[in-house]
This record gives sequence, structure tokens and C-alpha cells, in this order.
Amino acid sequence: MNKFLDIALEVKKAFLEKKPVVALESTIISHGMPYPKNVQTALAVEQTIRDHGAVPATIAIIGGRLKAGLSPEQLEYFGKKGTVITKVSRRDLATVVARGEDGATTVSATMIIAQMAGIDVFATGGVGGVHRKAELTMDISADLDELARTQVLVVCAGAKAILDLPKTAEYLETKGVATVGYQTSVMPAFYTRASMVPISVRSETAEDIANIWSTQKALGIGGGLLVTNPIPEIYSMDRAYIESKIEEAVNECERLGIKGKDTTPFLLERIQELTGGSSLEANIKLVINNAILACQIAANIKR
Ligand code: PSU
Ligand code: MN
Repeated sequence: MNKFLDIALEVKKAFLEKKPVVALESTIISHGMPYPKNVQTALAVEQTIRDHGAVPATIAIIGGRLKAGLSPEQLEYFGKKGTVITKVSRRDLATVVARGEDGATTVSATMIIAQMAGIDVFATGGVGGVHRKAELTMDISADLDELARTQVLVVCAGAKAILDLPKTAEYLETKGVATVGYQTSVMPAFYTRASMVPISVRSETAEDIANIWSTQKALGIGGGLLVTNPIPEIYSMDRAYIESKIEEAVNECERLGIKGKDTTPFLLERIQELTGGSSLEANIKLVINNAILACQIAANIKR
């Protein structure tokens, strides 16, 4: 095992008992939602995973140690500290570990640590992607290249429309990342169930997705798999309404000159404010929905 990694007891036990394990990220807690909803959500998602016969492993960095599996006290710590904690993607991983610091892991860093720990399936809300106006800013999330190189299956609700969805799909195609739509033929757009962007594979069942995943691994071609799961109909938001709020937040971000890794947390927070918290409720529901699908896929992967 990697000398920097600590696997929680509950997760170790799951490996021994051959129970499915689902990884979760920590940036969504400290940079994606406000306190205390972030902690309540993290705990609820973990409980949902246990209720569906799997074991959760929330991934983060504490005092330079890579953690697969956090205690409720540690979840509270990440939620309360919020954006004071360093947001860590692949780029930042070695520095934070070398200096013995804390880090909240994005999709990219979570995938790296999940793979080290031997966890195949990872559930989150939305992945990073190609930002709007990327042809000028070159802002493309490290999540996309991670999906191309690290062998972990990521379940998400598509990508937020803070991103350029057609460019995100093109980038994934170039990088050889298959995007599976669970019971959909188009990329889900996070707050809404559909976009105009076609995905590469449509799948009707968790069993089929697990089979594609096992085959990809057996082929030895490497890389991850992006599974996109539309937000349940009852929680999905009005497209025109959310689009106008996103537009407002994106314009404000540009006006304020916010760049780099601050962009996504800024947009997430502004959209929550502009919608009076209704986008946050949708966000929480879709994460839970993704955790359930992740459990079903993980249960179907032959170990
Ligand atoms: N999208 C969301 N919620 C999130 C994130 C993205 O809807 O919390 C977080 C995830 O941790 C993701 C990261 O990996 O933002 C991407 O950041 P960036 O765009 O800086 O690569
Ligand atoms: Mn970026």
C-alpha cells in the first residue's frame, strides 16, 4: 500500500468481506456547499450508501496523510473550515502532502487516491469541464484529463451549465473517455435532466454499466469511465430560470476577474445565492441519486 495512504477501518473491513465500496470527494463539502448543509449532505450521502449495501469512503488529505474514509468528526471539520482548506487537484497533491497540510480533493485528486486505495467506483455531483470562453481563457478542468488516465468510474449528474457542454463532450471524445448516459442519450445538465449534447453510450441498467467497466479494465486500455445520471424529474429545475442565473454568475465572475481554481467555487456559491438556495436543494438531491446508482454499479462489478 502507498506509504502516504490511510484506509479507514470500515473500508478495510469491506475489502475483506468483499462488500462494494463507493468513494466520495471532499471539495464538494468544503468548496461546493455552505456550512452546515455541506456536512449534513456528506453524512446523508454516506448513510444512503450504507443503506444500499455498500461502504462509503470519503477521500481527503489531513495533515499530509491521504485518507480513504473519514469519521463524522472529520467530515464536520472539512465542512466547517470550508474554503480555508486548500482545494487539491492532481497539480497540488504532492505539495500538500510534502508540507503535511490539509486538502479537500476535487474529482481529479479523489480519483488518484481512490485508485491507490483500490476503489473502483466514485460518486459525486458534477464534474469539472471545459469552461465557457475556454478558447480565450484555456480553462479546462483537470478532471477531464484525470478521467483519461486514472482507472476509476465516476458517477455524476452531468456537468453544470456554468461550463460549455458541447466543448466538454468534444474534449472527452478526444481524450478517449466514454461517457455513459444512464437511461438517457444526451448529457444531463446537472440542475436539469437533458442538454442538446449527445453522449457516447446509452445504458439502461447498472449491470450493463458494470459490464462495460469490467471489460474496459480487462482490455487493459486504462482510463476512467464517466457515468452521467439525470437528476430525478421531481427535483429538476426550470431550464430558463436556472440558465438566466448561471449567465448572471458567469458574467459577474468575468467582471471581477476571478480565475483559475477559484472560478468553480465562486460560480457555485453565486448560483446558490441568486436562486435563494433552491439550486442547493436540487444539488443535494442529485448527489444522493448518484450515490444510489454508484452502489448498484459497484454491487454488479465482479470482485
Ligand atoms: N461541479 C459541481 N460541484 C462541485 C465541483 C464541480 O457542480 O463541487 C467541484 C468538484 O470537486 C470538481 C471541481 O472536481 O469542482 C472542479 O474544479 P475546477 O473547475 O477548478 O477544475
Ligand atoms: Mn479551472
